[in-house]
Amino acid sequence: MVPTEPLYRIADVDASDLSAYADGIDRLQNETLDGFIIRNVLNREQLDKIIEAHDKLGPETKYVSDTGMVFFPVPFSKVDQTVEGSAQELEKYFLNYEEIWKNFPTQFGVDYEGIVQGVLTKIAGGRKVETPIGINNVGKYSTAGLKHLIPDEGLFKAHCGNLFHKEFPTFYTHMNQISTVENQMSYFVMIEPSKAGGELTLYDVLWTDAEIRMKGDVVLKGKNGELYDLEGPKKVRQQMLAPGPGDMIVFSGGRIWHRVEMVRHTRRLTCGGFVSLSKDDTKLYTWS
Ligand SMILES: O=C(O)CCC(=O)C(=O)O
Ligand SMILES: [Fe+2]
Repeated sequence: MVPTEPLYRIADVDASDLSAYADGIDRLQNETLDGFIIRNVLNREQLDKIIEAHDKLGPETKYVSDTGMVFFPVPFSKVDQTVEGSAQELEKYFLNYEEIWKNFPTQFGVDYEGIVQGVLTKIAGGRKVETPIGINNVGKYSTAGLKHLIPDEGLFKAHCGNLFHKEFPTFYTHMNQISTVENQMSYFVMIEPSKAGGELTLYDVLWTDAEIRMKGDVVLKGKNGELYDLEGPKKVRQQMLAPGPGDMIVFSGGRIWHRVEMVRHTRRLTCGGFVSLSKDDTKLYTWS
């Protein structure tokens, strides 16, 4: 059998061994690399602490989507659709996000923000890694979100980060002022993989190929009307990534169409969000 070339360039490297990738974020941005799978960012004890605290969270602190996904905290995508431009409402969310991440190390027993930003600093080309201040300089963005996919229900339908810019205008208008959101990157740490399913699938379709997701969410439409059928017999090429517990994915989620496969048998729990450069290029932001 002729081995097939992997579709994308994904660096598979241990968290303690990132010295060869100091310019990793620049390489994602200039498209000489497509992603990282960084092994052992969190250890077993840290994962267990996060899981235990997660499972104690009250339902009022979460948001359940219609695709079998439970978010903590309530994500900005949801807030964007409900605040209706009220500055006061919006400020409440940013203050709450700030509070949640201030308390996270005690409540969850793990300084997730510090650890993840520490790892990202090693590939950030000398830039500082920070969580951005909220709209009207109030509070902060949520540095990440916990995403629990329910077995036999939960998935992320095909998307890419650039697709969200028009969908969530309140947040992206602000993020676009302080940051380069075009071709933003994604990151997450695998907290608890499911027994089956839940892989991250990267498609051989870029935002520059197709900007439209058709009804049903499995066909993308290109600029000249050409269709990319993600599930048809002549499927587009794809590459699946299946990180283990404690592994972190950082990838070009803004420009590469991707999805998370339906989770089977047991739940899947991840914690992550987006990564982008500040407008003046001196900082790297983590936000969700
Ligand atoms: O699995 C996750 O938590 C997020 C997957 C995803 O769509 C992303 O990281 O952009
Ligand atoms: Fe994504």
